[in-house]
Amino acid sequence: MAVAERYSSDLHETRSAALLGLALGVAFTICFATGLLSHLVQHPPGWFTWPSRPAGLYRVTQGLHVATGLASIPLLVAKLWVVAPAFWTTPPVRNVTHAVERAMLFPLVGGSAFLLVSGTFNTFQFYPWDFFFTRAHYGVAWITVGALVVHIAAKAALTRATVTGRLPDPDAEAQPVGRELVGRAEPTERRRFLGGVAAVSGVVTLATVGQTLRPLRAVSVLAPRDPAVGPQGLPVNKTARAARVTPELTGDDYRLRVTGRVGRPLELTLAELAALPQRTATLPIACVEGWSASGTWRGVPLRDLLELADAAPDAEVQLESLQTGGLYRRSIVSATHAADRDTLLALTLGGEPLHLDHGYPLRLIGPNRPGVMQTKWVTEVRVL
Ligand code: HEM
Ligand SMILES: Nc1nc2c(c(=O)[nH]1)N[C@H]1C(S)=C(S)[C@@H](COP(=O)(O)O)O[C@H]1N2
Ligand SMILES: [Mo]
Repeated sequence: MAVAERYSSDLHETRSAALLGLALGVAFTICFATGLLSHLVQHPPGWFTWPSRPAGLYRVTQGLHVATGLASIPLLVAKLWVVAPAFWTTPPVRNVTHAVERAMLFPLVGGSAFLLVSGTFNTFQFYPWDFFFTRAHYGVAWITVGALVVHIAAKAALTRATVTGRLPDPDAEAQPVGRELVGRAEPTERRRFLGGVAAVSGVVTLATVGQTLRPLRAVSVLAPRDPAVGPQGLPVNKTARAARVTPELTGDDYRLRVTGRVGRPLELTLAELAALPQRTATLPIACVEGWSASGTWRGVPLRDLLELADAAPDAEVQLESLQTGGLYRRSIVSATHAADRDTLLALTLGGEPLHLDHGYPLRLIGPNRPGVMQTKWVTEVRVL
């Protein structure tokens, strides 16, 4: 058979395909669950409340999302290589079920590749697209996972036979339905191959996970971010310059206004804010892009400010930044987060006034919030 000759390696076999499939199934399940969670936290429907504790939970779930996604890249490449002959199977379509199963391979392969590539580009802040990324990544995730469910259903019996050692020899008369690969690797050859794939995956992880696991930052040579590099020892995603926040806006004319559904609207200067009782909290910035870094922040608890303005104790608020454009110039603080005493309007980081790039004169920092919701250069607290 011409196809068989082109794919001469014994590793084009069912068992390797099934084992790589299991690994990818686990990895994609983790990615989908953590990605969906990130989406819910940022766009909460009525039935969803995200707690403010544990303070570092989002840091773990989103760190896991990106680390698992990156580790999946070598797995997907290996899987595609192993199953390559099956794409050319003859006849191309045997019956309706087979046609559906094969048609699903387009969204499965295309979607997986898109998620891994677009996700990776995003963590490197390489946007050939921009705002579109999140929406595309989100939509394609659903499509891919849908196709994955069909694929898993189609291959479940084969995978089970493989794992339990009941897979017949490829030359045997009776073959389980759906078996397309006729390779037959020796156990040592397979172990070496799969071991190699696992090692590459491990190296990818070690080379990037230091962006969120600080002790590993020295070996993480491919990480887009070093969590210790930046003004005041913390990375910056959006600089004041990029956000067009100028020193004039943050000078003597700066005011924090507390508006909306309040008994007593407030307008405070920086000195007045600094004269209020302050609180210190050590909290991470946990960027959606998978990097995270902890800092020691000091400022006015948001709930104290709300109390001062005579707002309802279960108020939800919207923060507005001095930044006039861009997606992250405002954020919502849910009632749960507003009530947490460590949700601060911070004036200092590491004992010094905030660097302009970290949001001087005032930024929000709260426990268990995605980085995009830790609004910098806050100028208005609007009670909803
Ligand atoms: C290399 C692999 C991957 C990387 C680096 C990656 C990276 C990211 C990043 C940075 C975000 C945050 C987007 C934002 O809020 O701005 C995200 C969100 C998300 N990811 Fe991934 N991802 C990868 C693979 C996957 C896979 C395989 C799935 C699904 C099976 C997935 C599903 C999602 C979902 C559902 C979201 C939420 C999108 C939203 O907030 O609307 N990702 N991912
Ligand atoms: N106003 C405003 N606040 C913002 C952003 C922004 O673009 N504009 N970026 C957010 C993102 S994506 C992150 S990860 C954190 C990073 O905070 P840092 O620059 O102090 O590390 O700020 C958040 N606050
Ligand atoms: Mo971020």
